[in-house]
Order: sequence, then structure tokens, then C-alpha cells
Amino acid sequence: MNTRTYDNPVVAGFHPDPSVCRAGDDYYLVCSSFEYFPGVPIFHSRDLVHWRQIGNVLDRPSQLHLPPDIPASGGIYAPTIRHHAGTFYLITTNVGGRGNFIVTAERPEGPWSDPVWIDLPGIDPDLTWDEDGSCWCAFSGTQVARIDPAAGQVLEGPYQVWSGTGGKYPEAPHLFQVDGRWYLLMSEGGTERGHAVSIARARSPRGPFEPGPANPILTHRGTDRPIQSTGHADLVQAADGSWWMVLLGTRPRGYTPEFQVLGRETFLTPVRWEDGWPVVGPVEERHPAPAAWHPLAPEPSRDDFDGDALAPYWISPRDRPDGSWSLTERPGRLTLHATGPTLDRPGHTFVGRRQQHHDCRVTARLEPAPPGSEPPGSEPPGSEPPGSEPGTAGLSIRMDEAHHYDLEVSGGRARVIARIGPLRQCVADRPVPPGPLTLTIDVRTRDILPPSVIGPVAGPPTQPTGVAARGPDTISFSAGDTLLAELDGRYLSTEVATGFTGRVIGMYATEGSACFDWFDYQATG
Ligand code: 6LW
Repeated sequence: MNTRTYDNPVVAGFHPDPSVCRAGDDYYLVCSSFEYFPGVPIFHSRDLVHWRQIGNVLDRPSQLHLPPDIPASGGIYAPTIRHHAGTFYLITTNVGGRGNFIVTAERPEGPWSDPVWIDLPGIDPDLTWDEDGSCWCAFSGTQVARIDPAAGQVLEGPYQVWSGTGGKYPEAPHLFQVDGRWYLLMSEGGTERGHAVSIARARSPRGPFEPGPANPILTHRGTDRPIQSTGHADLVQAADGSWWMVLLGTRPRGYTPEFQVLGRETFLTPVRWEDGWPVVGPVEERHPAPAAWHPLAPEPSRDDFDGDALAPYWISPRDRPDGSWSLTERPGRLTLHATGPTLDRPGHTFVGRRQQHHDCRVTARLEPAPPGSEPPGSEPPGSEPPGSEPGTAGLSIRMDEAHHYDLEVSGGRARVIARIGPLRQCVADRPVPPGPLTLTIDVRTRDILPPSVIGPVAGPPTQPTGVAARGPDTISFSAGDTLLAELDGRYLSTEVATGFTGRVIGMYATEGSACFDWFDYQATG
């Protein structure tokens, strides 16, 4: 008997709205990326449990333009990935841009085509094909249209087919044909704690759709389960015939109302069919494993920037101009050139990665700017004294432009700056020695009381009285061996910042140029 188990989430950190497809024994999974470039991370797995990012679907400006006026949590929403007649299809929405579009690829790692725009409204578009080869696109509402995916033309519809059981925001539709019936899987109730998954079925994609007898088929609303907000799901049939659901969920922490800091993550849960309907959930932190089992070697925690391309997990808010970063100017280092003077507004130079663990430590080695390194459009190379200090650069942990903590070095001093909503404060300011400097951001939950201890019945916590006893975590900042500041993590949470993303930790330059010799991310929990 197979007693193996797997742990959820299967893709941790801000990786929401998962969509999955199978091609033979290989599975591919994509997620939303919002205002970050490159867009739509794509992962590969051979067992649905162990996923490795193999690229980003939207990795060049001709596919994805995220100008500074795209707000935080605008940009790329909820993609659907499908494999049809030997081609990979991905459909998604650029919210605040031109709307819905399709890209295709022969190989999932790319290159993916330029967009084919579709004149359909709404978000969360889905793609499927019937036995005649007609292509159907469902989208939020739920509406369904027959389209020509190559030309981007709407051929029939859209029809309003089913709006769920009455929850707000009927969205995330996916149409499947199983045993001659059409199933419409969708989400409702909003992406927060009321999130739910419902199902209906019909004889044709045009409807009429008959709601399932047990809707919602999955929700964690009103429960004290550690995984919350379960919804926005997709289904896949494994090579052995078993069925699985990928979905988003959250893992909030701290005192009521609890705070989610990692954003919405990707979970996997088994599905069985009873009387022609899928049965699923609840989603546990640990489940019996699928039959196939293909663990992956752990990824190195440190990026030494020795390659000639940025690893796919490095993302930047909005467009990432070519001249703003380089791995070749100083081989073995990531050189950043400032494109904007502040992290408080879009248009700055920032290269970061998602925080994927509640407890983690990021360290990075910041070096003086190389002689002659200049931000684009400034003084000609050579006008700076050799070995000059970086202008202004450092590490930042961010939700968006209005919610970030920065560990910044400039003019021989290290500072910690907290930007929370309309307020901006320097909370530490110390001299640092010239030359390379190791910067550390440490995120820890260990001082935090579990909800059962500080729950509403127990009243206000009496101990411990750490800065973040009621928040989800404590974030500390060090330059070299010197601890500069500790801050309550609740202000970098979805509940405070709002929006669809999660924390991202990265390197930045807001004045002049800077080099990073390495960046190390360790889970410490
Ligand atoms: C997405 C919608 C949702 O488009 O959140 O949770 C929206 N579901 O389906 C943004 O991720």
C-alpha cells in the first residue's frame, strides 16, 4: 500500500489562480503575476507534487507591457493553460492593458508567441475544445463564447450560462468534458475567507447547466482550518486515471483577523467522482501522495549571479528596462542602475523574489559600484572616482509602493525605512564601514503566539510582549553584524496593503548604481 504523503502548499508564496494541464506524463502549472515582470510563471512536474519553475510565459516586452500607471494588483490575472493537438495554449487578461489574449508554444518552456487579442470582456478566461474541434472560451460571469483562437475572433455568443449559487464574483470558470458531459467548475464568494468552488453540468457548452447537488463542492469559510480562502481551482486527470484539483489558498497568522503575508499560494488536493459529480476537500496540510512520485533535488539557496540570464524566479514591479540591470557589466555580479528615485512610486529598479516561507532569512552582498557604472542617461562612464560607494541601494521587503520596509545604504550610512500607507519613517540610521557589506532581512514567527492562545476568548495577550505578538511575524534588519531594527510584519500583509499579491524581497537601486555579489534565501522555520 502506498503510505507516502505530500505537504501543501505545493507551490508556496504568492502563486495564485493556478491552472494545470497534462501532456503525457508531464504536468504544467501557471499562476497570476499581476504588476510583475516577467509574467505568468510556468512550472513543470511529473507527479503534481514537486514543481520546478521552467520559465515565464510572458518574458518579453512584445508580450507584456506594464507601464508605471498600471496599479499594484493590476496587470496579469488568472491564466488558463491547456495542451491541445500538440500545442500549448495560454489565455489570460492584462487588466488595465488591452484585456484578454492568447499565446501559444510548441514547448512549454518557450518561446511563447506574441499575443492574439480577443474581443471578449471580463477576466479569468478559459479554453477548451469540443469533438468537432470548435474552441470555447468561458470567462467570469459565467459567460461562454465560441472563438477562433488563431484569429482572436468571437464566432458565437457569448452566452450567460451560470452564475453559481449566489455568492459574489462568479469567476475562475473552467469547462471540461467528462464521459460525454460538460462540467463547469467555477469559484464564487470572492477570493477572501468566503471563497468557494461550485460546479454545474450540461450536455453542451451552450448550456443549460444543471447545478451540482452538493454546492459549494469546496469551501473553508467559517472554519478554523489552517488553510483558508480555498478557491480558484482547476482540475486535471493524472496519467493513472486519478483526478486532482489545484487551487489557491492562504495561510493567515497572528491575532484576529489574522494576516496573510505570503499572498495566495497553490495547493493540491485529491478528487473522486460520485454519481457523476466531483467530490473534493477539505484541503489538508498533508495528503496521501499521487501514484507517481518524482522528487526534485533542492534548489540552491544562493544565487551567485554567475549565469548569463536571470533565473526565472527574479521579478520586478512593472516593466524591467534592459538598461536597468546587467549580469555582464561585472561578471558574477548583478549590477543595478537606478531608473527612479524612490520605491514609493512605480518606475524604480528592483529585482526580487517571492517570500515563500513564514520563517526565512535573506542575505545579500552589496558592493561599491564599479568604476564607470552609470544609470542610463547620466554622466558618461569614467566621470565617477574609481571604487566610489553605491549611490543609494539596498534590500527591500514589499507588498507594493505604499507598503515596504527598506534596508538602504548610502553616503556611508545604513538606514531602515518603513513605508506604511501614507507614512514614511526612518527607524534606524547608523554609519557603516566602506566597502562590501552583507545585508540581512530576517522574518520570523517564533515570538508569535498561536491563535489558540491569543484567541478572542483569552482576551489581549499578556505574554510574550514582543513587538509583533499580535502580528503575523517580526522582520529584522541587519547590516554586517549590527541589528538595526525590528518591525511588526502585519503592515506588510494583504489585510493592510490590500490586493492580490504577496510579499516580495529584493535588491534595489534608487540613485546611481550598485552591484550585488550574491543573494541568499533560506527557509528557517
Ligand atoms: C482572479 C479571480 C480571483 O482573477 O482573484 O481568486 C482574481 N480568484 O478569479 C485575481 O487573482
